Amino acid sequence: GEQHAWWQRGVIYQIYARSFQDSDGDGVGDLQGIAARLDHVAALGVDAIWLSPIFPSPMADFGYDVADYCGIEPMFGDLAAFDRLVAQVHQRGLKLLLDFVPNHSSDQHPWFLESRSSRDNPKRDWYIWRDPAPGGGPPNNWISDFGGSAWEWDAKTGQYYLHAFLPQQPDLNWRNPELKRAMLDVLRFWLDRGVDGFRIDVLWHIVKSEGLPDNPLNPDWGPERTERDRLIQQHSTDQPEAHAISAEFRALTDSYADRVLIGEIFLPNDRHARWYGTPDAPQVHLPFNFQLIENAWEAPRLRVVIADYLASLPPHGWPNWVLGSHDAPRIAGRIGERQARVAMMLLLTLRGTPTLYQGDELAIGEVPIPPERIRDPQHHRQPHLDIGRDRSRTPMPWDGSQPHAGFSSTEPWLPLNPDWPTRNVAAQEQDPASMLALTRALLAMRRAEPALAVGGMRLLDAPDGVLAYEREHGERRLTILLNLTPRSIAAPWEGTPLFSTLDRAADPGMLRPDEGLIVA
Ligand code: TEU
Repeated sequence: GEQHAWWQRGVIYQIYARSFQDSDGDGVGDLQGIAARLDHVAALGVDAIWLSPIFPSPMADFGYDVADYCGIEPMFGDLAAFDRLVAQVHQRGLKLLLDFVPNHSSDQHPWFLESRSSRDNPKRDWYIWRDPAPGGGPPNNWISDFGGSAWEWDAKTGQYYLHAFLPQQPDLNWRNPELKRAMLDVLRFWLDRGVDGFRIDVLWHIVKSEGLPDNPLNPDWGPERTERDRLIQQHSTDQPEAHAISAEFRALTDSYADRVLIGEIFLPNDRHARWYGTPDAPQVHLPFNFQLIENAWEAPRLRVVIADYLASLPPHGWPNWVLGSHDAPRIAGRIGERQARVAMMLLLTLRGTPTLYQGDELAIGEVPIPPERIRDPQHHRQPHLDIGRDRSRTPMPWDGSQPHAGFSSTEPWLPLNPDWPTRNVAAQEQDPASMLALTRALLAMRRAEPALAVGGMRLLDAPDGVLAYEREHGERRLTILLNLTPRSIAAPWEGTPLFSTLDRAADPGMLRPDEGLIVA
């Protein structure tokens, strides 16, 4: 018979630890809180949890600035709590993936403290230090992803260090063999503790061109774009040596059974597909595909995006889809609550592994953050762009109880969604028409229908405004019809309606406004 790995059949659920469940009353989520809410994860019907960083961190970038790769941030718990969580997750037949952050550490990591202590410190070369340019100023023109120069001056040792993100996130030097060895040991440390794999942060960033040449100017840049986009990141990302290292990550991971590697990769299709590696030298199992987030919510656009992406995959490359994350605006805020139901049907019926972001199963929308409560450093560095990420990082509303929706006994680190008294897990559990009920039902259907989990996929021609495709497995053929508009659209299909995103009886000949339909 046909064999598929768990990460091909399965669905991944992202937990942003700070905002899932607080158990100790400090307003920030923690590991014991996650353990207490595993019923919710199991009842959803997902297969794996990807946990955003939980390592010791000064939290300049909320955990993406790691000060100890082999520890647990005290705010979140300790190694004993982590081991308990792994055991509880496994007891429920779920997998647990950690976030591995190899491009940069915290500036408070002991490695960096050593590195910056003197030019001849043995760890100097674990980071990327350079003299000023001949005329003074930064060594090259590189721009931080969060705005401003990617170089920070260190007066004590008279050199600059590179930081692709915040100055508190110095880039590690993956050309240094000792650094590489230390980081591979980090992967072993967690794999030995039973972790089922990793999501690797900004994997395409980890090696820079030898000699660090200037990046070319981007001819398409305009002031509405981020400062980073002024330059094409030709020399600062996507280097052949990073592919080689990613193959090493994979070889190490494959020495353990049944593990998975996911790479965070933002690149055009042809270069994105190379991160699968080759059958002889595989790299990541799933290079995250963010195109549902990045493209306009319009049927013709999505049709092209989906077709091009699937066509770009190498024969051994398994597709995947992401609809939300702690970095992206909430889907229900972007396209509205009714279309968010259609989007959930799309995510869970496309060919490939879906990643679902916490809170999207409740259709949490745009959450306004009062200016004085904004925490995201990306916003603080480029406030005029309105790209703050706090809006998708607000706490999970568990129930209608005062004062903080069951998330915490104290004021949470970010505000709750204002509609939490009605939009919460407990309320939606009681409501068969809720987004939560829809999400659970779609996940159950995906589990029951091999055509959805692993079947073939064919895009169909469809009337304007409709995205249509077929999923097929053996004799079973399902047609998915998604009306991406608020209008009724006559649709030339027959068959038995199995599932609608609306609650009333469906008719495959006429799609109602904002309706998604599965027809057998
Ligand atoms: O994000 C990488 C990344 O590409 C971001 O710069 C993204 O473009 C931006 O957040 C979109 O608004 C990863 C993590 O997911 C993010 O949370 C971290 O801040 C970043 O890496 C640095 O570690």
